[in-house]
Amino acid sequence: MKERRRDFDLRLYLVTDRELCLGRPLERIVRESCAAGVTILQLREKDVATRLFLERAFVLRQVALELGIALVINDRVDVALACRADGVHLGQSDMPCALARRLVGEKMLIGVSVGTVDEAVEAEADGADYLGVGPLFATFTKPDALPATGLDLLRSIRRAVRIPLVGIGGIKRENAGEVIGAGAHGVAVVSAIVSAPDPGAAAGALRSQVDEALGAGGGKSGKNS
Ligand code: TZP
Ligand code: MG
Repeated sequence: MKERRRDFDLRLYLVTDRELCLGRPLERIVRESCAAGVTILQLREKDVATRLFLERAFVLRQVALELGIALVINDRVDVALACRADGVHLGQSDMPCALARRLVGEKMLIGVSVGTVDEAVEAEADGADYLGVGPLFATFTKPDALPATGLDLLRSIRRAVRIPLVGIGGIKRENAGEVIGAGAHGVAVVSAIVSAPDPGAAAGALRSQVDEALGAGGGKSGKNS
């Protein structure tokens, strides 16, 4: 296997949703939350034309470069390649991971959303760099999400694969530590940051919970390098 990127940090993974920003500009929320502890950023745009997705991707690419943070594009390999993102995140109905890997090469990160152990094992074999596991808890953010799986799924997937995992779905400061305790390298959140009255404070609080839980986990750092 050729050399893969290992310099990504999943500890606090912000997934964007403009609709949930309570009228505030997304870019401001990104800047505030990254300054306060977000470690990786995913641009998630649903129901937008390709041209608009691209425009938004180029804007966020610039912001992410300024902030020195990795940018992952949700769903779309073509948009990720066009804006030279650090990675692409694929769901089970997006382009298959193995095919995406052939298109993006070894240097671009590929994350895959999984909801079963079989999907996790397959994604790892197909070249994924990390997995998003969930929805772990009930969420209003993704209307088509499957029912919440609970943390047992995360524990089972942790035993079945070697690549890093990030939990997603209904995660907030109160349950972030448990997600790490169940074997995740980090937590992925939408509403807990973008809909928070103070996104920076929310990100800081989440990050503290994650760091504390990682520290308690006997040296797992959340980073992959
Ligand atoms: N994938 C599984 S659950 C989810 C996504 C994108 C939404 C998570 O949003 P929130 O607001 O953090 O529950
Ligand atoms: Mg998708």
